[in-house]
Amino acid sequence: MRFSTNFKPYVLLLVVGIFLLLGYVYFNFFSERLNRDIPVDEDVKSSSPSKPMVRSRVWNMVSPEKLLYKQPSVLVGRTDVVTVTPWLASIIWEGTFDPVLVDNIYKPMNLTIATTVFAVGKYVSFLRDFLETAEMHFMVGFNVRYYVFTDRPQDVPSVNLTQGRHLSVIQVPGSNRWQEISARRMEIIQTTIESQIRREADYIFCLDVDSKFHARWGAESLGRLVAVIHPGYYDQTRANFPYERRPASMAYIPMDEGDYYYGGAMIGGFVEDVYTLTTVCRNRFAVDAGNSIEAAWQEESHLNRYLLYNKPSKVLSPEYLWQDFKAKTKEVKVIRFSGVIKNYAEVRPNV
Ligand code: UD2
Repeated sequence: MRFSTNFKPYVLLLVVGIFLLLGYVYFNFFSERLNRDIPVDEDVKSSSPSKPMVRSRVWNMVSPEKLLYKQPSVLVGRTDVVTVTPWLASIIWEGTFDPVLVDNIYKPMNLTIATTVFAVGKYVSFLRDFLETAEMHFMVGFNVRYYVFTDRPQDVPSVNLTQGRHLSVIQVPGSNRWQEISARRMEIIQTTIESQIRREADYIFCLDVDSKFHARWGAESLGRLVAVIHPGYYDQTRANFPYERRPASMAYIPMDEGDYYYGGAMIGGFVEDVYTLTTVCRNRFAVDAGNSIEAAWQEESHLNRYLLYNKPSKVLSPEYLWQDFKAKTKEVKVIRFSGVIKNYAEVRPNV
C-alpha cells in the first residue's frame, strides 16, 4: 500500500504522540511505586500461588518534628566494645542507640513482628515465663504475632496479651531426639512462612523458649538479616569457635575463616530474608543427613556457615542472648534476654 504525500507527516505525528503518551504513563506508574511508603502487598495482591504476597521492606527513617533527645556525638561513645562489623553492619550494645528516638521512628510504621518459639515435649513448661516476660520487654508497643510450635497444645498456658498482640498454636510432631527437635525448626519455620507468616508480618524473630526477657528488646534490633553473637564465644579467637570442621559436612567452615560465633537461639530479619536462610539451611541439613552426617551443633552450625557468606545487616551483642549460669561481664551493661539454667537430663527426651 502507498501513502499519499500529505498523509505521511500526519502518521509520523500520530506515532510520536503515542510514544510520548506511553512514556508519560510508564513514568508516572513507576515513580509512584518508588515513592510509596505503604506495604507493597496492597499492590501485588494476586491469587497466583507462584507469586506470594510479600510485605514491604523499605521504610523511610522519618523522625517526628520537634522531638527532643540527647545530641548525638561523633567523638564520644562506647569505646570498650566494637560497634560496627568490618562490613559496616551495626553491633547493637547499650549506649549505641537512643530508645526514644528509635521508637519514635519505628512505631508510626505500624509494623508486625512475627515471633516463633518451639515448645516440644517438656519444653512447654518454659512457655509461661517466656511469654510473660516478652509481654513486659519484647517489642513493646508493636504488633506482635507469636507462633508457638508444640506437640502439647493443651499445655500451652493462657497468658494475658496486650493490645495488638496475638498468639497462634501450631501442632508439630514430638521426637525422641532433642537434636532432631532443635534442627527441624528450620524446616517448620520455612513452611510456616510459606503458608502464613509472609502474609501476616513484616519482620520475624525465631527464639529459644528456655529463656526469659529481662530488659528492653525493641526496634533497635530490626534489620534485613539479624544475628546475635553467642555469649560463650565473643571473647574467643575463631580457632576456638565450635564451627563444624569436617569438610564432608555442608556446614563446614575452615579453621582460618569465620567472623563471630552466632547463637542458634535467635534468627531475625525481614520475613523473606529469614525464609531464604531457613530454606538454605534446611536443604543443607538434608544433604548432610543423606550422607549420615549431623553437624556439630545441628542447625546452629548451618546457621553459622550461612552467615559467614551471607553477612547479617545487623548484629546483636550478647546483651540479646545471655545465659543465666554466666556471670555478667563489664562490657555487658544490660542483660536483655537470657537462657535459664535447665537440667538437660530432666527436660530433654534423650541425653
Ligand atoms: C544451643 C542453642 C540452641 C540450638 C542448640 C543446638 C543458644 C543459646 N542455644 O542451645 O539455639 O542451636 O544449641 O541444637 O545459642 N526444643 C524443644 N524441645 C526439646 C528440645 C529443644 O522444644 O526437647 C527447642 C526449644 O525451643 C529450645 C530449642 O529447641 O529452646 C533449642 O534446644 P536446647 O535449648 O536444648 O539447646 P541448647 O540449650 O543446647
